[in-house]
Amino acid sequence: MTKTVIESLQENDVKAISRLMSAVENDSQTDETLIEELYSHSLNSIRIGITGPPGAGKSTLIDKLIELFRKNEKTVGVVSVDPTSPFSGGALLGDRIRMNQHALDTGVYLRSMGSRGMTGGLARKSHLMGDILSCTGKEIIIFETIGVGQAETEIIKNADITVVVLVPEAGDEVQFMKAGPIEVGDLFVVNKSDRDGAGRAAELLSDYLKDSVESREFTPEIILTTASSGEGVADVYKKSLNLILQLQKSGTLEKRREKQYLNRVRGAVRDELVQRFWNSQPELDFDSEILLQFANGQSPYSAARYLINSLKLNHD
Ligand SMILES: Nc1nc2c(ncn2[C@@H]2O[C@H](COP(=O)(O)OP(=O)(O)OP(=O)(O)O)[C@@H](O)[C@H]2O)c(=O)[nH]1
Ligand SMILES: [Mg+2]
Repeated sequence: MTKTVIESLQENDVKAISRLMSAVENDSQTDETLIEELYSHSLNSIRIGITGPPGAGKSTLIDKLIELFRKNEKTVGVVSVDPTSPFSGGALLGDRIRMNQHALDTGVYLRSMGSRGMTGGLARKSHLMGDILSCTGKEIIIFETIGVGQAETEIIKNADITVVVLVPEAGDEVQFMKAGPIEVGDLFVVNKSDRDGAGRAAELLSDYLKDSVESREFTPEIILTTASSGEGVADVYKKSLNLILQLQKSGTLEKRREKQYLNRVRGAVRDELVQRFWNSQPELDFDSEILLQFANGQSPYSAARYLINSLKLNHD
């Protein structure tokens, strides 16, 4: 008897994993029953978001964290969302090289996904990648993103805890603001502390965190690391696990997961409506000449409303 896709995933069949991941990435995965089944097998993993500006050392840190997870016999999946923009090209290859030492370890699965040209679907796809890895039995799923933009924030919001990685040069408020979703950080890392200014950056960050965010459940800790040599990484490991335990005990994790669920529902409604909208108007696309006819005196909002009001959503 041939195995179902879910069975192959559960057996950690690497070919089945990468095939399904590619189908998800290329939008050729349309089997809703499979997606449904996948979800029900994806509820046992801990999801950790690791975010921070390009080049801060996220992948290097993750590589060292994987070592610690493996020493403690935990399996790990990583979904890296690479900007692959003209400004930071090569990240994908970089990640592969930096985490290469785990390539032959069947308890580790690494997947990079380019974010270029992908808007609405990016968060959904990353979540599905996480579900696939979870279905293969990975106990820890790490999402790596540069944390900028709506889709990336949506990915991070779906993690159980979020670690924000900064560098010593990020030592002022403006830099913190630029560093991505600081407000979702549960744990902060000042990496590259082999360089000058790490202690100072940590102090400034500590002040900034105390002053700027009142709605936090707790004051996040700040850890200095040199990911390239591994210094401080054990502390990141320990504190992340402690934090997860703490959140579990206090019931906060359960609440966060409810929020994650709602976020995914909200994202899915938006994505599907947008897709149905454009599918229902095959003669239109964003660059359409037809749309530009509205530009002749009508506001973009009234043009949008006109289009939406004339909409026939397909009910398939
Ligand atoms: N000096 C120093 N360099 C580091 C440290 N950690 C990482 N690096 C170097 O910084 C560069 C970027 O590291 P990555 O781990 O790729 O950073 P990243 O945040 O994953 O980068 P993107 O995924 O491209 O955003 C690499 O050349 C690393 O070797 C550190 O603690 N100290
Ligand atoms: Mg990276």
